[in-house]
Amino acid sequence: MRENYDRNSISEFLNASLGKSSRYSGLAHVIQSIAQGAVRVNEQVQQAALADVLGTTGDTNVQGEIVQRLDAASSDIFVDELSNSGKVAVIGCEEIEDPVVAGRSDDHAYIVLMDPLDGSSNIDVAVSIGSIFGIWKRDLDEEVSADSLLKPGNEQVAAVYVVYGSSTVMVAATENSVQGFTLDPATGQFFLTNRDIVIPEECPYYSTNEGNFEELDVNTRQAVSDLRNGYSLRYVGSLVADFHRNLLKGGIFLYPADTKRPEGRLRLMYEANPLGFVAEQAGGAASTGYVRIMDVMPEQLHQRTPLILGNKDVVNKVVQTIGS
Ligand code: P6P
Repeated sequence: MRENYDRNSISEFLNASLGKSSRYSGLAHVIQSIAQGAVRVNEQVQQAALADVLGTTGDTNVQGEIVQRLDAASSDIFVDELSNSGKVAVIGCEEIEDPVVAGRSDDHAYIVLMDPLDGSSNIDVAVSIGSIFGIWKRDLDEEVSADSLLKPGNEQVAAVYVVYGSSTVMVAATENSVQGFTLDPATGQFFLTNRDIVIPEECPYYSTNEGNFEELDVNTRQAVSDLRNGYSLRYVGSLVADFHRNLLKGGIFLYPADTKRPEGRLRLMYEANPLGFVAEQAGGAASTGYVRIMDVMPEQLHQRTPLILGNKDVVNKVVQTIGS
């Protein structure tokens, strides 16, 4: 088979692009550890019922949501890999109420916030799910603490997401660079398949839960109605899968505030900020509907936010309508 992709494995690519950077020393290790965790999570996702990982643990997480067994398993796997990288000082996780301190030396120079398994409601029905990571540099003069995590998205140095779908792909964004990798199941390695991703100018798709329409305020209803005329609705119910399609094919995702969710549904620190970083590095945009997502000053680890994400022109148009 003609190899129509770069035989550059993710570790070779990361070492070539980040390995020599003093400013981002260790960042390649952090992203590589996420890739290693993704391979392990992917094995469980692909085995699903065969590996007895479906269903719930019977617990509820800090969000008050029923914990799927795969939520807990993926959280454990990524905490393990990130801690073992020796480069991460503290981890914030959707599934864990308090931050996990993984190291305090100067080598532990990064902070990672993650949603280890996004789209839990889709796990048991074999629909795409994913993992999302935001990466910040730690202030080495600052004592490692829970407050270390509360940095605005505009201070991120990288963001990564994984989609466990018809193939398993990992997208890693650093300053002015968005690269896509595909997992080769035969070798358990990610290879570079989407070099230098830029969100298309055309925007054929919009993604939103139309079932919430009656809960929207009048301006937001108008914004959604405008999208109905001219865009095709595609909504998986897994943020990371909806975003990945819109990033590669063009589109906009919106989960606005509504009467039932005045703060929004999605989480600022480990969903909106990382995907907002990826979107912006690819030429897109991310807004709360009023302000740039990455300018929001966080007040607590698990806070929620409205999210308008994707094609920059269409995001701006939606924001203008919401705020009109
Ligand atoms: P709704 C999945 O639970 C999630 O957090 C996102 O991945 C997804 O976009 C959203 O919630 C779906 O929410 O209310 O449409 O089911």
